[in-house]
Amino acid sequence: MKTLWSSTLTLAGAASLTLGMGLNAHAQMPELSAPPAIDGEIAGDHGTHTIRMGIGLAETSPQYLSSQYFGEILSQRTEGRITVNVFPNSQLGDDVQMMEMLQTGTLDMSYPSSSPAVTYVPELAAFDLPFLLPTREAAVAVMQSDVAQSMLDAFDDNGIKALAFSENGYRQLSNSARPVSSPEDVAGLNVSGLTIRTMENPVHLSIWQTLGANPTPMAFGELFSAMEQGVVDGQENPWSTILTSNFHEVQDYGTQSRHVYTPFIIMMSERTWDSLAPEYQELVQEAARQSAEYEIQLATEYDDWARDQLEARGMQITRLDDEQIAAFQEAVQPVYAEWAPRIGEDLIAEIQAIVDATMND
Ligand code: KDG
Repeated sequence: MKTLWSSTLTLAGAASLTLGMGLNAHAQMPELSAPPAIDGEIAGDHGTHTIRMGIGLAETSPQYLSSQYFGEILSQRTEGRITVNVFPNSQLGDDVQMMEMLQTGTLDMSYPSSSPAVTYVPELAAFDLPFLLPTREAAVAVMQSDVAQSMLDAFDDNGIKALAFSENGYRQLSNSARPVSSPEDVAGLNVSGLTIRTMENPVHLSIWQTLGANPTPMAFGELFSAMEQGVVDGQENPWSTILTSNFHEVQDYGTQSRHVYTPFIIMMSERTWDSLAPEYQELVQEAARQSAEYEIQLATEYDDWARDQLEARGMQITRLDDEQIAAFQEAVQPVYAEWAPRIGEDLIAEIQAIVDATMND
């Protein structure tokens, strides 16, 4: 197998090298599909570029692994003229800060959740509505739809080139206070409501307020120590993030709530985009789509595996049954009443139609 991560051989990269051989080299990672083959060199010399990309998640995350693949596509297809250096673990800033850096041109690329990007493209808040996307298939269909493409296009006015949607994933609740199997457990009967860190997004705030928690928006990079120090009781993120960010070290309880499906968005500073020759712009766009597809595949492979790993490492996980999920759905109805008119009933109906089509297939 060709060395795919030769440019930046990291811990995760080293683990990835063994994947083609069917080995599970690192306890933080399941057996993952090898990245798709890369072919087709771009003829001619269109300049040399070093692209700095900042992400929030760790080196073992699908986000990091697929970003490395993105870099590898660009490097191989330009015969080394484009290099992508990926900086994980919020080293360069959080999602909000990094999007601002894209606007000013002080950072080339970032890969935030769609949720904090609602300040640029308010329609993205549709993705934050609870239980809107019941299956991954439906979520992917929506992310690949024209509706979603127009959300990406709407970044153009903000100095950001939004290249592709991929999967952050189904968010699950974790906390250090108590097992949660109902909205009442979130609110607490004779105890106070859980203090939950949320992303910087008003719909998420509304969800947790409605459930009787005390939500606190906070940057992802500050979350581990906030939980460790007891500043917040809990948080919500996909199982893969909970595992790869070691949240289980400070969170005893998990709830398979799947309350929101969050997309990621691969973004480039418009200044960087404008500095690329048209041949390279086309390549960057194509590589972003390919790496997004690979990311969704890795995230899918990670999801249940990560939950089982967390359980094996001592996290007590409550898997909600249909009735229990229905109780949460019922409890968050006021969020729809408040937000659907603001986000746009038509937009939500369009998304719902895409979801329904996948369910009827
Ligand atoms: O790189 C992405 C992360 O910064 C962030 O978006 C992860 O879902 C996330 C969160 O909860 O902040």
